[in-house]
Amino acid sequence: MDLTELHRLMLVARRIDEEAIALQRQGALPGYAPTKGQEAAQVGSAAALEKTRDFAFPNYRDLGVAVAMGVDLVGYLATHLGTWHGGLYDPAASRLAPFNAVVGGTVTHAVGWAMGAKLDDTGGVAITYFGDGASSQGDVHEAMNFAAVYRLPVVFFCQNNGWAISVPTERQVAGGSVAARAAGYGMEGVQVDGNDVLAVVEATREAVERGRAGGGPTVIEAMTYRMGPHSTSDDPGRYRTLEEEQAWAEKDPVARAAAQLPPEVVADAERHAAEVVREVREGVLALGDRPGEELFSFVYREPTKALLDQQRTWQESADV
Ligand SMILES: Cc1ncc(C[n+]2csc(CCOP(=O)(O)OP(=O)(O)O)c2C)c(N)n1
Ligand SMILES: [Mg+2]
Repeated sequence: MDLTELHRLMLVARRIDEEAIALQRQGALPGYAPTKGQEAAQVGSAAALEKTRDFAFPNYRDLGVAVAMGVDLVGYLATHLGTWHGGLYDPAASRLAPFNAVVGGTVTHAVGWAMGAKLDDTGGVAITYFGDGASSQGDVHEAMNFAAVYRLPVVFFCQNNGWAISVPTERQVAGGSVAARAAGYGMEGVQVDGNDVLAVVEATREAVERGRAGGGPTVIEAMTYRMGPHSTSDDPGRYRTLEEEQAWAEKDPVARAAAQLPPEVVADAERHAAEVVREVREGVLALGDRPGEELFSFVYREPTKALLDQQRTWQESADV
């Protein structure tokens, strides 16, 4: 994938992100976690995957991953709409797990998947997306240790965006960096400029190839910045300075890629993104409510007695 294509995908992510915030402000989406500033990290890393064999495990802020994986964006945003648990798209076919709102939750899932891929010898590699804050969760340490001991094909892709809500990275990470921790587990660890899309593609490709060749897991720490609020209910002005925000605005990854492309290529990408936004907006607004029974349908393959009891109680008490 060349810079023109990568920029095109990043721009779609940027414009859909803006649209999702607008939809939240208009009351259509109950809440949303803006991704602005992290497009290069997300698009660049997902672009390095093989869409037939690999599998991505995103968190709540990874719209750019969904865009680069080619997932139906109306289906993806259905999860933010809160009417459908895992989004109205097929995770198995799309190679993109439903996004996870549990901090660090993507990491254990990816390691479990990678263990399966190794046992089945599929040649597939898992990539797990998590934040600087998530990197201090106990589950993440256990998952990294397990993956390193079993030399699993997994890429631990940490987007260090400077903040875990209002807590700065230095209060989550001692010892310099998330990447530096990799040595203690016995795996490769690299830090990359997360706002340089080509550098991210390169670092991820190398890590994916290592995993595929049996070389075990890699930690990639993509240094980036959350340019917007943590979520649509957050006000970053309460915990960080305008100077800091302005300094990072200069490093905007989408503008940086655009500056290396001819103006007509950028204009064409803008037209394309505007068209995608129009379609996605219409699609999201046309999504109706889901049947209430779906709360129970997808919990287990065979429902447990406790679940059936709950369903009965719900049916008796709800006006359904
Ligand atoms: C297990 C768990 N604990 C706490 C939360 C509340 N929470 C949501 S996001 C967040 C901060 C995560 O920061 P980071 O991992 O850096 O990711 P970022 O939001 O910056 O992308 C917290 C504490 C949660 N969702 N899950
Ligand atoms: Mg963070």
